[in-house]
Amino acid sequence: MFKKFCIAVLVIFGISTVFCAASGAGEHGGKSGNWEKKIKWAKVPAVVQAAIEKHTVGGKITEIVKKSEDGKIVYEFEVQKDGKELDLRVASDGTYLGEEDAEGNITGSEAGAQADKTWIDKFEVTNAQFATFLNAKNADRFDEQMEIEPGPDGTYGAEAGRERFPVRYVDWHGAAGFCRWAGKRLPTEAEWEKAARGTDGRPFPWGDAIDGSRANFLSSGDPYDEGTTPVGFYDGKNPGTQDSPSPYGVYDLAGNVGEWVADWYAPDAYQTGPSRNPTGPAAGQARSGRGASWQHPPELLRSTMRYSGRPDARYDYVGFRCARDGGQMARLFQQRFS
Ligand SMILES: [Ca+2]
Ligand SMILES: [Ca+2]
Repeated sequence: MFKKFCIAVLVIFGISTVFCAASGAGEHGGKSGNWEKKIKWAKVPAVVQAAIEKHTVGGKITEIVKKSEDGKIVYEFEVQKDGKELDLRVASDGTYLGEEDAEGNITGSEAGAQADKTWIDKFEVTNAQFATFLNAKNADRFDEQMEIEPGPDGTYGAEAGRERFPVRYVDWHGAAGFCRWAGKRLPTEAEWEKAARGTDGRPFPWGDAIDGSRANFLSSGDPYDEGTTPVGFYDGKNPGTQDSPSPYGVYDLAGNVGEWVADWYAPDAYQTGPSRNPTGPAAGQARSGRGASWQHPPELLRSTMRYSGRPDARYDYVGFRCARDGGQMARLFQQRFS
């Protein structure tokens, strides 16, 4: 039932079909003593109803299954929205457990809410900032499609008018190198997810629903369609926008550019890794990405969605932001470069 989702993942970060199909090692619900049965909405506890109403975002629930997994009760909701099918999971105490893909892997989880305090950039890294890095490192710009050009003296600068737009066409190595140079590092997936979700499991960084006043997605109606918006555009001051930070004051986690994070990607990372401060598998073929982009429909911008891409791949819809240890999530983060 999640073939479509799987394909969406492929499209977003260009990962191979083989990789996706080979990921199905999950033994979800297969242990003895577990059970499941279809139930009606009226039989769902109020706390679970409240959680699922937040996450269906206007979708239509077509099936509810109550099941036991390792002695815990989990409610699974099949939801139709905009011609797509979602499979959302909520624990009996109302904890949102993420989504399940075709192979039984959970695509997001509460693990993100258990990352310890971290500083994370308030904005995606911009073209101007990345040009400063390239000059400092005497580095190549990686890709001529970047909105960064060499000037008469040979040093790089952002294309005129594109200074505050997020850098893209940067591969994972370039993103990690920038953060290192800036005295920071890429955020882990769990840190990114916590920065987006806060501790209340909200589906989008600013709350429960998405529209074109909140984030840059496909055909979202921003003045820059179809392309990126300047970082921090959705601040309530620009016409047609509402101020849309995450609970920690972070902007554009959902949409604009998708964002590389530190972890190697594994479909089952949230099931097999530690529940506190997970850093992903020790090795892999692809790196994780989060947040979707200006090229993707709004439902793919939910904070639990996970993507992956080859570390040497560059995309016109993927950039990054940095993080560093200690302190609080983002709220007063000072960019090292303005
Ligand atoms: Ca848009
Ligand atoms: Ca983003």
